[in-house]
Amino acid sequence: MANSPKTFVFLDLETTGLKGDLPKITEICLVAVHLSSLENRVTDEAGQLELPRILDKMCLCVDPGKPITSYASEITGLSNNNLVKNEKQDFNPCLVHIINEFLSRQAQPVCFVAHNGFLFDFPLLKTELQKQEGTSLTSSLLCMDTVEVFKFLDMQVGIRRESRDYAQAQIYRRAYRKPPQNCHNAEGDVLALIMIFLSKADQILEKETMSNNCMRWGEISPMYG
Ligand code: DCM
Ligand code: MG
Ligand code: MG
Repeated sequence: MANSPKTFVFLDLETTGLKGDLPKITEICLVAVHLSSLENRVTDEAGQLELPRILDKMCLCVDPGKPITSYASEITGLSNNNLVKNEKQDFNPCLVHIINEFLSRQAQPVCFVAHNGFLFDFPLLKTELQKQEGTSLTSSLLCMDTVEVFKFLDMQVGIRRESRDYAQAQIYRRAYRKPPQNCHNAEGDVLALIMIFLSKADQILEKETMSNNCMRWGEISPMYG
């Protein structure tokens, strides 16, 4: 890769439902981690990996303006009722501005990281951004999907992808022998995502892994619309 990323922005979206529901975003969390913190990992007294001390976080709730499925509401704790009661705004130009300014504060180039990002989070974010006039993320932004990355790393050591569950919580359990906290809360999922990334950071950051598993934002197709 010509320009390797200096910042990894871990991303998770909570939504009104699954792909087939033509979902809208109900919560977005971005946490930026500099390459240096991914390379120089910290551990606690027991030798367990810890989150880096230096994290930039952006976490916002969004009124989707469309019904949230009862299952999505149940797992996320976000309902149309509580989002409206709390007077959350819709996905609007202000949110796009915040995302852009958040990204512009990071050392460039930036790489987005999301679990199942190629099939869900990136296309959906693209759909929501597309509805806003004259606003877009820079197409040179890189994107990485940790489902694909973990399958790639397993393949390199001869583990068949069919033999494993690549759900984020399962990868987390394999790495840390305990369940992740705060699942289906965008920040909780992003922090667990950073932890699974840290568990294989050296392999993920290798040139071969990066060049085989990154796409450009410009190559992501919208989910719908
Ligand atoms: N989702 C869903 N049903 C599931 C899993 C997820 O409707 N079984 C939707 C609602 C979540 C969104 O996908 O807000 C993102 O999932 P996750 O929390 O895994 O990031
Ligand atoms: Mg997710
Ligand atoms: Mg989530």
